Amino acid sequence: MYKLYWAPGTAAMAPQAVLEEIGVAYEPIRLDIATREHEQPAYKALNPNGRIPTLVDGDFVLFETAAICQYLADRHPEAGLVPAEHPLRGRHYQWLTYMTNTIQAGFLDWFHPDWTFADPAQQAALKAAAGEKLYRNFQVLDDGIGPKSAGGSYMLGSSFSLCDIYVAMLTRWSRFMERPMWRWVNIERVVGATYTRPAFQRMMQKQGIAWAENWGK
Ligand SMILES: N[C@@H](CCC(=O)N[C@@H](CS)C(=O)NCC(=O)O)C(=O)O
Repeated sequence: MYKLYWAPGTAAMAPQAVLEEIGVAYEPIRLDIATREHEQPAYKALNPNGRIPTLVDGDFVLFETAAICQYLADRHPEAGLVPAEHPLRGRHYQWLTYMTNTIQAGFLDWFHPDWTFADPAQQAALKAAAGEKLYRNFQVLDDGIGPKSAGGSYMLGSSFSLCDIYVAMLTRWSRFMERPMWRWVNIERVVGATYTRPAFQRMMQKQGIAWAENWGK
């Protein structure tokens, strides 16, 4: 059985929603961020970065959120969470990579400028720059998704994929920003179709979290 190391509202949202979409049994193992459990040797033996989430599949241990999501989708192709054929599969790779190494990385700077700088003035400058860069990234994503007439309800068109789960997770994180991601209409459409799915709702219920209270505002 899979084991997923998680904490509420973190990047563990995406793999847990993927597991719920697949419908496979898994054991969620909660980490206590307040006591820095993810920085303890026992967890760092699994994930040397001390970051959340980590997936354990038998003897195989995997970290990095996007890799975990992709691995699960590959292990369960019947769930259809990744397009089977190119060029759509290539488009999936493009957006998943963009979301994890550009947007998610930007969020880490925005939420945690203290991970880069000790000086409060430098932290404020990094947070401001990260926020402006994120807005430009949201625009690129929104333009890439395009209007509904170009393809359907989801990021890759009419078929749901794990990219939709990923963008919904990022969008929930953006609720603290002055311009949350739903201000971009194509992102809002895709995320609205995703966070209401039963699997995403089950993930939130199991994590004890709610959707963004300021959604749509
Ligand atoms: N690139 C990593 C980043 C993971 C990451 O930074 N997770 C955050 C939670 S969203 C974390 O572990 N935070 C620990 C902390 O806040 O101390 C991934 O995608 O798995």
